Amino acid sequence: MAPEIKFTKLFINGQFVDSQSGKTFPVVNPSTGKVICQVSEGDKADIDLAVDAANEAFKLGSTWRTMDASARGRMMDKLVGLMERDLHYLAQLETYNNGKPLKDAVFDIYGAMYALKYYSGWADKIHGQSIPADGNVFVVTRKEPIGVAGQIIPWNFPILMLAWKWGPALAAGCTIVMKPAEQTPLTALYMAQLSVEAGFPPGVINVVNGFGATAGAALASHDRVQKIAFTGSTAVGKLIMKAAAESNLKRVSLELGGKSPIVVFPDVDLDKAVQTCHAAVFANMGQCNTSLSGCCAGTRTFVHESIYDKFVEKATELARKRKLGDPFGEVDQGPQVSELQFNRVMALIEAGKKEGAGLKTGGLKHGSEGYFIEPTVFVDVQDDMRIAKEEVLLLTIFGPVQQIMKFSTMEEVIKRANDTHYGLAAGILTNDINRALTFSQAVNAGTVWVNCFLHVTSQAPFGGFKQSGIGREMGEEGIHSYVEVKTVTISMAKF
Ligand code: TXE
Repeated sequence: MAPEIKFTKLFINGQFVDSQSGKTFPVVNPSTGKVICQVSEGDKADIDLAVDAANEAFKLGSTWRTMDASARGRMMDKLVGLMERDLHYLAQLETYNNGKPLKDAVFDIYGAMYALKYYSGWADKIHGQSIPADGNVFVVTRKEPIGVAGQIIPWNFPILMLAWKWGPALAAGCTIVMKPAEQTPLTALYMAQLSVEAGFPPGVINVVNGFGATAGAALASHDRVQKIAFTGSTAVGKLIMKAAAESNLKRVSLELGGKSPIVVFPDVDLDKAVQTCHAAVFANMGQCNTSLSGCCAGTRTFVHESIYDKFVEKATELARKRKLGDPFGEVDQGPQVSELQFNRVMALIEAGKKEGAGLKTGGLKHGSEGYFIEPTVFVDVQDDMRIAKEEVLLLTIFGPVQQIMKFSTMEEVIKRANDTHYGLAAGILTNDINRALTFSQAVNAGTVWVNCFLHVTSQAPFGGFKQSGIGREMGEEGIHSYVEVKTVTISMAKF
């Protein structure tokens, strides 16, 4: 069942190499708590080497810089083809390392392929304008690759986050130094090998495993990195921005935590609404950028008072039915990604119990090994409880915990939905178009879903208001943070 682990070193300048220090660290299977393998541990010295390689690959006249943009796109397509060839292996690797059910891992790999495919089409369509500027001049703008892009990603969607970052960077013609999350480096290392097979020149893509405070911080503060893209916690997002400002003022894009509301009005099909809210919270073990339980996860489920009791009953029933277990089996839910995340979620569940939220189901560890948490439903949650608005360390629950709150009016629910430092996503379930439009306009969120949730595609921008982030990934917007705009003004003869 366990896939063979083929790559464990750092990938720098087209080669797998040991770290300069020779250090390694363990990668753990969250289903058992046992070590899968040791991987090389990169730190500042290795980041320096990777950044050198990425700058060399980006140099004027290099193979990468002189390649036709369309050829870059075809190379990306080739990478997608190789992912399709190895889909089964990649999915197994993702499940083994991250703990997500195999069918979800397959879904993620497809998502990653679609993102890379989408951006491969952009490679030769990133162009400027010709501008009727004042004076006797001919003015054009060029959109040029920004240079070396540092990319730091989390563990909740390892390969998908990689594709969201590689896609626009490669399409724009940047070179990359990526630091995967220390918990989940394995699919990134395999993707590095596929990039060799696809023909990317050495140095265009580099992957340095390591920890945030060492390798991650070195990348964020590096003087020869021109842009840093980060997905992770709001607290670390702030550190990244500070490091960027204090080093070379590199460009920053951040996709951070959330505390997304989903609002249910009584004019909808109740069973469907319960199902949508359930998926919104529990998808990916509650570890979604968009879900109600963390970033975009729908952590705060607001249900209209007239259907509240019925909704709670059905939501509890659905959570109880959720099948937990070995993610390689036919299950809905695997373990949390790590012992640390497990402990964080359990601590917040305990806080919910203590503060008097009603525990309808779950709330306990599941099984004797690994980091499984029972699907948990809290009711009568008040807005000021820690589980509803955890802002200590700017962490959100990020686990399989649904919190169902009651509301009476649109005005009230908008106020409560917006009463958070975050603004990644929000949802409304209603058949009344006026309600949907009012909510969509009033809520402070980068994405608003009407009668659906967690519907994220390659074509549409994704990112947050307020402390949920800066900039947008995906869609055309996603390209903007990987290019600089150059204005070229040419004096013309009077004619
Ligand atoms: O995140 P970290 P953690 C949220 C979620 C979760 C919480 C903590 O609420 O409970 O964050 O998760 C790297 N300089 N999200 O502790 O620490 C780190 O190595 C540079 C939301 O895992 O932010 C990893 O690669 N880099 C979320 C990445 O940052 C640093 C996804 C994320 O880790 C660093 C994950 C530093 N000083 C967590 N410190 C989302 N938006 O999807 C750490 N890192």
